[in-house]
Amino acid sequence: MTNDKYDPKAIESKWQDKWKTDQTYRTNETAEKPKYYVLDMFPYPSGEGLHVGHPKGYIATDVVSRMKRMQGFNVLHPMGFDAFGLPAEQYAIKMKVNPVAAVEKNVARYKKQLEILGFDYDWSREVNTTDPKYYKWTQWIFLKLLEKGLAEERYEPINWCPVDKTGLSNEDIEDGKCERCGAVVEKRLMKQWVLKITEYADRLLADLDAKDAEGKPLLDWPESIKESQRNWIGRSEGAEINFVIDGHLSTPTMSGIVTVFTTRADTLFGVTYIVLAPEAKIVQELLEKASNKDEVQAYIESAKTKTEIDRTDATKEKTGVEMKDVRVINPATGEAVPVWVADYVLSDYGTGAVMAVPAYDERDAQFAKVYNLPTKEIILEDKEEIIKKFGKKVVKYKLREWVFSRQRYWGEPIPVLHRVGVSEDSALSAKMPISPISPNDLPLELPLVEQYEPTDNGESPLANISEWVNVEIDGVKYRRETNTMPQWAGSSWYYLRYMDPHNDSKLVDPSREKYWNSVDLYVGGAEHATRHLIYARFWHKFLYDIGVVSTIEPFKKLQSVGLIMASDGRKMSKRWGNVINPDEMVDTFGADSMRLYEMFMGPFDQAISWNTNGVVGTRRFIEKVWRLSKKIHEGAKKTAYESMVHKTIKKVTEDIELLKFNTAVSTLMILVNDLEKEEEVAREDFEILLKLLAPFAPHVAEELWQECGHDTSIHLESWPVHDSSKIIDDVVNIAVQVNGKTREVLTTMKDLTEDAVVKAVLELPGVQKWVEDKPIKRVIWVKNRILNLIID
Ligand code: ANZ
Repeated sequence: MTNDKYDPKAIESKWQDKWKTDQTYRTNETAEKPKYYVLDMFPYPSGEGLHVGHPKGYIATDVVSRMKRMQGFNVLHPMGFDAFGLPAEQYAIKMKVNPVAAVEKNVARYKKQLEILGFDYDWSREVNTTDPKYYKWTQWIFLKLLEKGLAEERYEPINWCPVDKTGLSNEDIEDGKCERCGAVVEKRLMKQWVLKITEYADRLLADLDAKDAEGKPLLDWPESIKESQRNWIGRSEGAEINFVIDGHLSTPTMSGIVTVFTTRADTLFGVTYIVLAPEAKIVQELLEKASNKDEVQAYIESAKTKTEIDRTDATKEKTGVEMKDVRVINPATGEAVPVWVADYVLSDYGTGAVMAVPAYDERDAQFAKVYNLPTKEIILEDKEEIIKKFGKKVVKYKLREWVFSRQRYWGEPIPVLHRVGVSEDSALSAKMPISPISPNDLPLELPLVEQYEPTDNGESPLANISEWVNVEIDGVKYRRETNTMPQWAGSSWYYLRYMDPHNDSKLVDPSREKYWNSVDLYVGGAEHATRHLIYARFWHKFLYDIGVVSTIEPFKKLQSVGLIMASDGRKMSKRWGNVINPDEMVDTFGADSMRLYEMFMGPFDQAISWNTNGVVGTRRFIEKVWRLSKKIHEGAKKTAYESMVHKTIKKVTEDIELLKFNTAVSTLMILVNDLEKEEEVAREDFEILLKLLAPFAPHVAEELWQECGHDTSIHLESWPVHDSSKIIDDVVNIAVQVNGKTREVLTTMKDLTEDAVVKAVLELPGVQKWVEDKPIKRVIWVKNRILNLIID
């Protein structure tokens, strides 16, 4: 017989060990079952370990994967570590250890923390982006991009973080600041690698709305994430219109024209001047003509010190300078209009030149006001007509090329060589052919070094290791590329490696790739909407083009996880001293109680504050289930609960499928509350309850399953299927009020008793918040409709 008391310590590690020994969750490719691939965004193993917020998504995928397995799917639910990048490097610098050692230690800690939560990961498929056997393939993808002309060295101003001492991509910047450290980003003219993601802009955009073979959306993603991607890609249809420079003929070195980009060609007749970005090439061409060359030059210099946020801040007064005695001709009116240089026009969008129409454009109007420039009201023309006559139709994107080199140590080495002595000039050498290393020589391993602090001179610390950097092949001297890849490289394709993690001759075997196809469910933080999720889609499409994958999109269904905030409502952080550690929760309440609480605490995609009392509640629920197991009676009649049990099966199954975990848990609680009232419980009903509970609380379900006399794992049992003919009535929505104010709506089975509903609603966090510990003075109950709790 089971112990009288539920004691998670006595059962949880026991089952974890048993599952490991029995390889209960080991996944093999098999044609006999349909496949289901469920994936978590893999963690970055920081030095601080996991706090209770991190596992929320992992618990959710664990619940889904366990149900799918029981439903007869061949489930792939893997886990790994994304361990290259700045945080690991900075941690290592701070702790004065090598990043290799730091990562090893942190990964071990994370694995331990994940293990005690009882996840069903197939650890035999673990990947780690810093493992040379893994990054061999990250480097291989880079070589392929290079071969196809999609990776290229450029000498251009890029975003530079003065604190992290490295170049950054646009995706690494938030409001003009380094997304990692918050430092204001500067522009630096540097030689750097870029990946031409813009060549995929149209496909990245179009496939957000692609349909599958059945006409359903190919991507079942939150609309908000699709919308952020659309905005990030920023497709803009407009026209380029040429303004001839007055009295200035074109020569072989000078174009003699200013080309502007506009989305409002219909306003061409209202143009009163032209504005150029300070960095626009055409400005240099026009400088010689300007009678105030020095003044213009001084303005260009001053613009250099400004950040992009300042330049584009709508609340700041606009600045600029006129190029005196320079005029351009409006092609529509033949009028000569003045030319200004102003930093509200950005050099890297459109053509870096704008036709100003103060009558219709707010920014132009503000500028015109400051400098007393004329405004011309006009009757708008037909856009198409204007474009036909004067313009050329063009499409522009906000998306920028992916700046792909980092001047840091802890990343994948970029596998190319530069011929020594060909050109020391950065601008020229960016145009020189480089020698990729042979794919047979991959991985190009990151050498172990003593010093891995950043240098600030635009070179990575690798540049100091002369034995590594200098290479001689057939008498020709080369220098290795010393920049490394950005943190996002390894995570742009890792989901493919789980399909075939140990293959040393292929990134993924085609048969396995076809078998696992795309990821069926991907769960992770919404903050990745425009970074990881755009990069991964880009690489996936590239891998599709070169025949490595057979699908056009990597992630079919995407779900974002709502953050768990600390009980003070702030983000959990060591800085605020408000971190709750999962190990402690497991130690005090058990993993099953914590898992149940995280699924029950609120709608999955919404942010919610942690409340340890909630774990007390789910622990009590498990204890009830434990006590129910003592009431099993072979002969007990189950007819009284037949309808209830079938309704529970239906609701729990549908809710897990729709990732509505909180309502699935409350449905289970209602069933348990009802069964609890009985003297005896039918074995059949109890076993169904255990199966429905198994995805959420795998240890206690396994223990009680064994107590029921089974010697095989409950997690390999088949999932209950409801019988509609046994369901007598439907669901109802009960408005739950506290002192007459509706605080929650409980969707539940029809005809529940007042008692059952009161019990259920008191568990709801949205009701608890209002009731707290106050006694309930009166209950107003309108069957199937309203429950009003009257408190002081
Ligand atoms: C004339 C005009 C009249 C404009 C009007 C707008 C309204 P989106 O939609 O973001 O693509 N523009 C073009 N290049 C620019 C640059 N490098 N920096 C700052 N502004 C730039 O915006 C396109 C519009 O933004 C263009 O259309 C141009 O102003 C401005 F009533 O041309 B428009």
